[in-house]
Amino acid sequence: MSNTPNIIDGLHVASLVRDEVRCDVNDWLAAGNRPPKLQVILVGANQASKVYVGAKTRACNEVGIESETIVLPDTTSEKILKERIQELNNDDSVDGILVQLPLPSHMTPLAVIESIDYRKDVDGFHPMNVGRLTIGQPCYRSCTPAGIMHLLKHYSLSPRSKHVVVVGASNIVGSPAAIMLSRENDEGKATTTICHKYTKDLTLHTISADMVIVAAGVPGLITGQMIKEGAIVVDVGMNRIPDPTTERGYRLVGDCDYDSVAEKASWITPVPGGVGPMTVAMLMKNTLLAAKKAVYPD
Ligand code: BQF
Repeated sequence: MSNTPNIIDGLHVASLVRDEVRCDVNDWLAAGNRPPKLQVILVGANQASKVYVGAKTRACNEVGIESETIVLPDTTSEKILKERIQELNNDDSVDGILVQLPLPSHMTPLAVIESIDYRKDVDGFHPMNVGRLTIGQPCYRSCTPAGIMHLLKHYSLSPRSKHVVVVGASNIVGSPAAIMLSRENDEGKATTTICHKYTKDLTLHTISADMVIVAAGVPGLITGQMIKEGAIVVDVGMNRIPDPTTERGYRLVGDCDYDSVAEKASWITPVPGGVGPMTVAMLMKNTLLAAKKAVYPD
């Protein structure tokens, strides 16, 4: 009666990806090139954002990518931010530019993202990169869905001909994940359903899914009753729940009720230590590609 799913270990696979990037960076340096450089812009002092920027900086240090973070006050105007981005666009010593999200509410994130040179857009959020992803052309790919695809490949969990239900339609995760899974290539070929807050009967879709990718930002949204026996479940949720028993005063939970989903799934990602570390590792890959001008040659 009791089921024990296989664990999709993002902590382990992310360390393999960073090892690979570190070796590639060493080769790149040995060939006489300067180190890749990632420029991070952090606007305001969102506590979670600081943690994420810290994780990215540490990963850069580990793989030999130079990183620099510009911290701007949360009162910064969009115009000033765009001017700083323009300077970085024109700076040949900068390979990748990353504006940490979320931005303060007085800014329009799309306008800011569009001001980044798409050739330096290592987050893969620029419409040029999203458009090229959609038509199957070389591009920078959003790091979280790229990390999910890498995890599936690592564990030989092919989406081909599977019914994959993506829960959450954000521009950063759900939408690009659905595009990647649907395309006719070695990592795709899935039949993909995108569910979102307007979906009438979520369970109707998830219960028939061979694979469920959850990126809704709603803790406990997916329970075991909504999952088909043997399904693969990828939990992208990253929710901070107050927990006075921990040192930080909170703990991270995903969008799945882990224990009940684990009773049904054949494979499952933990939170933390699932997709999160992959996001950062794929950013390292994208930054190396930017330094090499591998996606957009001169
Ligand atoms: C882990 C992010 C929501 C909104 C903006 C490792 C990260 C997270 C978790 C991380 C995320 C989430 C990032 C773990 C970057 C992923 O061990 O489980 C790493 O640093 N992430 C971000 O930059 O912006 C976000 C989630």
